[in-house]
Amino acid sequence: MKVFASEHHMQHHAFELSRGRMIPSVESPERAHMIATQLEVEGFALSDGDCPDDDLLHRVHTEAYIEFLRTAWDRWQVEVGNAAPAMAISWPERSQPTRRPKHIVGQLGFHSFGADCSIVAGTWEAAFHAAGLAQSAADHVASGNGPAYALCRPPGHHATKDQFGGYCYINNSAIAAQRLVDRGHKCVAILDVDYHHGNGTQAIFYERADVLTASIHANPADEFPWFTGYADEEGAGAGRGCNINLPLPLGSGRDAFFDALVAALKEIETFGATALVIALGTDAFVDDPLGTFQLSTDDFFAIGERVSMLSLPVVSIQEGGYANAAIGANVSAYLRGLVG
Ligand code: Q9C
Ligand code: ZN
Repeated sequence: MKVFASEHHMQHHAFELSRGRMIPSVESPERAHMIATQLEVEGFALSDGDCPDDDLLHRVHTEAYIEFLRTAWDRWQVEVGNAAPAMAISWPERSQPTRRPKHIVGQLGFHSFGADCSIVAGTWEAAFHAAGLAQSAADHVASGNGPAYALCRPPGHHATKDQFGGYCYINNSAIAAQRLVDRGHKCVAILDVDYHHGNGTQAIFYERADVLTASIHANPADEFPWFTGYADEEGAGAGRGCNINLPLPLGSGRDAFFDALVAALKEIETFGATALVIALGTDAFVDDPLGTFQLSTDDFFAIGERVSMLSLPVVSIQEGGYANAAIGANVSAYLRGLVG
């Protein structure tokens, strides 16, 4: 198992609006630190990644959005003159066509879908290098060198082609899948086991037949990201039938989760995927502060084992997981289950 990680993530420590109050984000630098420390203790070697290619970033996201992310903090300083986190307060209404504004405050609303995350001084540096880890992990796997894991922070699966939200800015799992396609895989699957629906990944590939997206998550009627993640969202156009959602009730335990996992893996086999990206959130863990599912550390080992049964080249990308005391053990259990 090749592990890609970098220190650049430490520059990103954002704030979030939580229950009406601004708090330091639950998505903290400590998360990645705890994972890296645990993996090193267990003997995994950590490698830095390359910088992501511009054309790869632009195949997943719009050029305007990438340029916005790159410059938003500096523009916020100049145009708003504020050292506080850059965050939207207005979003486009949905009942009529809307346009992209010029002002940074308006663009923050145009390019986000929530106030659960913000842009701070190091956000671009962290997100850019996280995408680079995903690209490097995909390159490693595409070259036939065995499985790879990218310790991406910030996470990515909520980010759409031109909007950030849910702690996500650049969609690292989509970057990995697109890289596998660009390196010759005609059929790639993304299986998202994060507690939350991978809405951004779904949106990016919704009309594409070359990337199957599958997500196991809490029912969006009761949980973030609230507006998508239902079982009848099957993809559209050429991508019809290439999106699978397996929403589960709040409080679901291992039996429900593994029934969904087995069903998703079967669909991935039927699809004929030649490579697999696992969007590895560990927030389905029983003690996760943002989740309600009941998975144990051993269950993450079993997820890895189950995934390995497909005998596909696998790129694993870190997504959520907020039980900092257990996050290292949960990730390493999954990786050990995967390699057998
Ligand atoms: N104050 C991922 O797991 N809502 N994102 C949090 C708590 C947003 C989760 C509310 C949850 C986003 C990658
Ligand atoms: Zn999550």
